[in-house]
Amino acid sequence: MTLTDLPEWHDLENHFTTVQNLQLRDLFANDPDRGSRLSLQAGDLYLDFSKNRVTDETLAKLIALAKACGIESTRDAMFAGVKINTTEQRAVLHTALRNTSDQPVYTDGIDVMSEIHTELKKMSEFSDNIRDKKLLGFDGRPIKNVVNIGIGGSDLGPVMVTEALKYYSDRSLQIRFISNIDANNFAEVTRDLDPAESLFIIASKTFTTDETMTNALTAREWLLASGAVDTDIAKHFVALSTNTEKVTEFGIDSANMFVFWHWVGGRYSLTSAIGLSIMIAIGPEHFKELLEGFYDMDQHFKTAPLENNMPVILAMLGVWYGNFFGAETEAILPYDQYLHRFPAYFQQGNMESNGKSVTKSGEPVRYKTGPVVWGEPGTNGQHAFYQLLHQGTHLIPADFIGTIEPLNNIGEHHQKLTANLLAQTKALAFGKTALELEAEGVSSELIAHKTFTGNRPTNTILMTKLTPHSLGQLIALYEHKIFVQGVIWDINSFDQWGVELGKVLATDIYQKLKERGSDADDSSTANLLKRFSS
Ligand code: G6Q
Repeated sequence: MTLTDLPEWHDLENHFTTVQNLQLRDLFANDPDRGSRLSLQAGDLYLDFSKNRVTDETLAKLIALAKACGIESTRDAMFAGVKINTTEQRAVLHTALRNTSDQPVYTDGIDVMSEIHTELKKMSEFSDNIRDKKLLGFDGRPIKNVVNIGIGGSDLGPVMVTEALKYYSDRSLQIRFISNIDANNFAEVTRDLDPAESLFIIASKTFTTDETMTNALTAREWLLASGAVDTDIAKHFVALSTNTEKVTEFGIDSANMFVFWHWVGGRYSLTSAIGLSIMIAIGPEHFKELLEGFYDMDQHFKTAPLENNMPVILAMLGVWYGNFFGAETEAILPYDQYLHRFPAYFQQGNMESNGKSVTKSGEPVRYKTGPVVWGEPGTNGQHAFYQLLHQGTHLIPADFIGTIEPLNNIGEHHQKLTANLLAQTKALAFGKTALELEAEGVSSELIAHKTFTGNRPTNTILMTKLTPHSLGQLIALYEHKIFVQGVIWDINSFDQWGVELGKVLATDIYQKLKERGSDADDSSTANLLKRFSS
């Protein structure tokens, strides 16, 4: 039975017609405890979901839909190593990477935990060596620059986490990232680095990604141009991959390779060997705390009843707005500068996972699936795009993420930052009416312009403090939210066929550009090619 044929779906459709015009102002006025009632604590994270356009009945019906869609059984199948990524015939076991318990995790009858532990140990030793300045470059000086070359899932997670946990990082090391095939990226990242003090981490699950391989070859040339010889390569290059053959072919000794496995999806890989740059930056102990944070949220997701399950609640609220109110996008707005790449990270996490339009069995879906996800840190966004959030014509549900204790306690910055976070969610929810404006003496011709309709939904997620542990929980929270929505929409959240066509066409066009040819089977591409062929 398809999603929209389920009785629970029909029930929500009917319910929607009766509640769609309810006002948050009234919901709060009629229920003085709403703010604390519609909230949840899971580990270090506190979720206030009271400023959503829902009643208790709505929430119960959304949970009923989640149950009817088999969230619990599919979740258990994922944790148990069942091959739920059906188009690639793969298990989805990123949760095993952060299984800090002593419980085994099987897939294909094999316990994957011992190889995970072996790799984590190897990563720790390597990271300590760099952090202790024991890893030496070709002229005997210690390595102090670490450049991760990778793209997509082999870049965004390490970038996001090294930024988020910068406070905990070793400031004597430079950790940098090159992802784009655009030479500007390589040139700017390496321009002030001394090759003799630089290590390249080539991060690629497949070790065939054109951007990464092109940048890796350029890095090799850059090193050799500085006086290093071929035998020095081993001191300056390591690989993170599942593909030993390709790594060796590239010239990196398999001893300098950190492995992970086909059951780790790229965008879910930051706790695998792909996180090596993170571990070098923050140290193995903090990396372990990060894993423990992930694990705690995994356990919450696995064991909490659906009605008290944080990822499930966030996911079902997303379904409510996307499928019933017709919201097209969702904003992630962290009120913490260290989290400035968090929205970009989950833009990939969400849009690559749930940007699908056929069901698992290949039928076209008859409903909206994953939203456009975007965001920037507060308070910067307030002076940029919040105008549209407050008074525009789109309904944009938004997650506000904040911390109770600051990491850098300087003056009154944190109180002011927090005041802004709370003020924004209040303004979005309750707005400002014409009557209130009149009472304040606002001139009649400005009343319409100054009115805020309110009734714009937000979640507030608070961490006690931004630590490796709380960050791990926060990332896992969003990962599981995406998972739940994928199950509801009956799509495969773990493949990404949509990126293939562009890659194939680029290979073909690259040949044309090299040959200065301009023939193409469409007149726009042919015309554009001509501009490069003279
Ligand atoms: C993530 C995607 C994608 C992938 C990159 C890099 O889930 O699969 O973003 O991570 O295309 O791939 P490689 O790691 O194989 O170079």
